[in-house]
Amino acid sequence: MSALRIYGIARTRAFRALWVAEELGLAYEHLPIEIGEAGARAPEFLAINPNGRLPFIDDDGFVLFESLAITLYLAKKHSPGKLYPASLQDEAKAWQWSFWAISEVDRGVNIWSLHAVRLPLDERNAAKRDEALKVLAAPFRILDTAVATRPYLLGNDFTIADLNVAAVISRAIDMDLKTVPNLKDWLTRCLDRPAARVALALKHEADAATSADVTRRIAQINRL
Ligand SMILES: N[C@@H](CCC(=O)N[C@@H](CS)C(=O)NCC(=O)O)C(=O)O
Repeated sequence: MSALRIYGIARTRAFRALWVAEELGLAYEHLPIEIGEAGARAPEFLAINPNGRLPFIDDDGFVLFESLAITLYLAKKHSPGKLYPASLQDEAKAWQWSFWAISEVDRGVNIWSLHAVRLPLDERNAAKRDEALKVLAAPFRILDTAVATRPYLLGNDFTIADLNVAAVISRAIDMDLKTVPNLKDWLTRCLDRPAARVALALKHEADAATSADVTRRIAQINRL
């Protein structure tokens, strides 16, 4: 049995943890549990993560929730000075972009993806979709500018800052991104990485196996 366990079906934010584990070449066990009573909110999993949300990890007895705390922790543990930045300032920039992604764009991309792609056609709410695009416009311009003159957020190398932001907005790859071409190229570059492709394959497989009922539940539980 592997020392690292990643809990959460790849359709969820567990995708972020799976991507970093692949990027780092870690041996891990993936437990693709579902959201809700049959999964993360079942007593055995609430005992590990009382939030009842996904993802969470157990790294040889060390339990951690919050997807981007997980990616930062694993990158710092296994790739200091490479995937995880070496300098104090670059580390702070990685935190900056990670907190930015969670607070500025995470919810908007989720709402857009549900109401533009994932819910059954006749249940999509065009007003919610359009409002999400409005909310995303300003932060997407900021990201577009940040990667206009360098390949990655911190410079020439792909770091955990890129992984975190690209993972949070990965579903935006299906948007019309012509007004933010640098963002589009950067996101494509990040998602084309071999590790991202492995995690994306798991996510696409999970998406395809997700029933309309579960997608409705995702929208309901998360108020999206
Ligand atoms: N900020 C948390 C959000 C976790 C979260 O909301 N996860 C969703 C799945 S992507 C979930 O478990 N929703 C079901 C629920 O809240 O019961 C993180 O980034 O890990």
